[in-house]
Amino acid sequence: MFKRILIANRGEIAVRVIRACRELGIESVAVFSEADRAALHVREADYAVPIGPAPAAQSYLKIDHILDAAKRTGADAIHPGYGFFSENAGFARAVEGAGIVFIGPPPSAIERMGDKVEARKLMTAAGVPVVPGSPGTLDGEDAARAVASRIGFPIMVKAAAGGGGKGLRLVEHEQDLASAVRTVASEAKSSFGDGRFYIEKCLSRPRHIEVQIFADRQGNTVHLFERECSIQRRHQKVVEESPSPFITPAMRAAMGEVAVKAARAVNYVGAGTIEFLADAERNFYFLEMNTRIQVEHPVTEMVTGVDLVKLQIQVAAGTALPFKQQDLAQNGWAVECRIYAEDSAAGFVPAPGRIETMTFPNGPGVRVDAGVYAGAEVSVFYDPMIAKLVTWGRDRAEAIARMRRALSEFTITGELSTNLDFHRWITTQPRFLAGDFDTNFIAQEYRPETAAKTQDPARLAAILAAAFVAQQDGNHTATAAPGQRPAAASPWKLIGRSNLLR
Ligand code: MV4
Repeated sequence: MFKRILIANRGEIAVRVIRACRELGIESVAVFSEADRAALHVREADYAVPIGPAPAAQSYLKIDHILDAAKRTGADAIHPGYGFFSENAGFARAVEGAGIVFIGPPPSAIERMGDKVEARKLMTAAGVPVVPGSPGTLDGEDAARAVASRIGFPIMVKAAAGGGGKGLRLVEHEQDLASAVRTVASEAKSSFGDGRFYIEKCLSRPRHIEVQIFADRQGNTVHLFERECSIQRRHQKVVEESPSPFITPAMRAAMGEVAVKAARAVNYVGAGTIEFLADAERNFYFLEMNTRIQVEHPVTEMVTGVDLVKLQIQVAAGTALPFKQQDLAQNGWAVECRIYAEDSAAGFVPAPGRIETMTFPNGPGVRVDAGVYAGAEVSVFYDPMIAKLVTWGRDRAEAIARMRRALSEFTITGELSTNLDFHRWITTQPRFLAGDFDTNFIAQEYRPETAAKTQDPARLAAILAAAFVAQQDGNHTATAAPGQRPAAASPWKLIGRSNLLR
């Protein structure tokens, strides 16, 4: 087993890896930029090494700085977390070239799955369903037009080097194809240095459902079931859950089997995720593979009981998976809300700043993975996600009830704004509660003006008070109209956290 692991990351995922190290009796090394001198991951690690100025390009994205820190502290392995260098084959090779273990898949697997066209070809050959489209890269507008007219509009033009919402255009009519192709090609050329593109049939109102897989160096590959990730906006996930309320047991088994097949096709090792798009008829198609631990891994941990980050470390050290596929089962339900420092009502703009006070929810079925503490500064330099709130219940209704309860306990005050109210809105939406949503849910349903009203403490209190009075007098005459305070003196007073939130 490793003696000392360097974590090439920051925020909650760095803290998550440090926790796994501590449970395994492994020493942890944090790296930090000038903006992160007082960050939580620096406080929690056994050692901490400065690696440069605040901009990530000058610190967290400097291979030499990270390798120097590893050599100076004698780290024998590096965990990349998510983002930053987590899916960078060049970084993984440089780490291994320095005689240090990269806690992640073989660089070749990162590379092959990173090229979306190669991944599509590979998956097709392996018998994994992909969205109908061009078999490979297209060469110019004429080739695009030929494929598009064969599969029919609407279509998606996608960059070969893209992924996660980058280098993507929807084309509904033939006359818009040429300009979409030019835009994707030139954007992809300038962002990724690779202008190649391909075409897929556009699925309408798809669901984003992904399967967690895990493979060891001994050749065992298993899946740990699915996560439902359709509640997102602009390719930024907001709420995730496991299981998916949409899929059937037969679909779950089929997706799991296909995901294992996909991982085996690239000789995968470690934790990975196969992303699928599912249509209303419950057809599912391979979209891409994420060759890293994901933000939403805790919902899988909560329902399977497997500590995925500890397992990443053990597998990287050469340990075989301690279970077989048939040993794994889904127990209960888990929901995750990503807490961002943003102003959701003002177009979801990042709203970082110093945290003055903070109360974490706790109690039955609640897990908080946070990268911050009261008094910490949420920096403008990095991703505005500051914590993940995860709840578990025996079934979906209990997990959601606990989420609503936990959200009501969670307070953050200070210079920053948070999306806590936005989560309070989502978790009271009828379509969310019914499990009836797709990737368009937020765009379709969220209107900041109306949402604020439904969360107004006075209005919520009026509804609660009306229900209370109706129950007391038994004749149901004292109900208040929505938005109106009950006529009789309310037995409910607005005290405690309802006021503290303002
Ligand atoms: C699609 C699609 C519909 N049809 N491909 C967006 C992110 C990128 N990884 C793939 N994406 C999509 N690809 C076809 N053929 C719709 C999306 C999409 C989406 C996918 C997953 C989660 C959220 C999404 C939001 C908008 C569009």
